Amino acid sequence: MSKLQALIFDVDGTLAETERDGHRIAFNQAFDDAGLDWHWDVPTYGRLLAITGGKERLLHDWQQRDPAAAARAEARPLIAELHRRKTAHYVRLVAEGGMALRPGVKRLLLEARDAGLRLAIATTTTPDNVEALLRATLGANGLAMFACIGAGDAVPRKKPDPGIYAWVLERLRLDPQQCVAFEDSANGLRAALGAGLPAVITTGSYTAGEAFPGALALLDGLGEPQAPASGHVGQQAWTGSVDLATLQAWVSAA
Ligand code: XBP
Ligand code: MG
Repeated sequence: MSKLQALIFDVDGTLAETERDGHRIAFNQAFDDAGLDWHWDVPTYGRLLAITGGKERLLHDWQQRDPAAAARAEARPLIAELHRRKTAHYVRLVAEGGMALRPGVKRLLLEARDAGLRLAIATTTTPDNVEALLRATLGANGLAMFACIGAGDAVPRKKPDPGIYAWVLERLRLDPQQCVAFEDSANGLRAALGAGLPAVITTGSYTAGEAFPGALALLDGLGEPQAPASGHVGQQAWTGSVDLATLQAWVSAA
């Protein structure tokens, strides 16, 4: 088994719990700005997360509620404008310190960087959102920690399509067996596996009930030494904090 060369992270739900109290709030603010009586409550937004990509999610919801209106020529520009406003709200919310990294994320990023591994991002979200989150949580040099950031419309099809992972692997010039992907959702896992990557799943508030066939490990987080995560690696129960030695052992045994 190859020595690990890179860790590739999903963003929303994996680096931080951004969906319920971040993206959802920003979408609702954009609806208010536009004078629309649309509102995505917590369960509604949870259902809509099955559709990856904010613009795609907006169109899908509109099509469900009012197919005739969503089919009009004006629908696409309105969605683009709503999404532009939503991104501005989200970036501001994050810059104001509204989102924290999940436990263990910063520890693992720093350990991997210091060990000479490369770090990358493969996400469906808009690049501005990634930059805002990395800057707000890791400081001014946060972005520079990552060798490659694959985000949003860099590829024509969003997760569960594997395209964004293939895009990142191509730029890293690595084989999937030299990397581990980190995801929180079934759509994300399908994307990673589709690109041939082993994937560690850290479930979150919206994804804990999903099925994750083929995951290298299925955990409730990355954990910290003083606050371990728990879950399963294959059929085996596991508890601990995920570090590089753990990851290398998992991929070697897989
Ligand atoms: C999650 C997504 C994104 C966000 C919203 O991406 O599907 O659409 O919900 O961001 P991931 P945008 O888990 O791959 O990070 O509105 O910018 O799409
Ligand atoms: Mg995610």
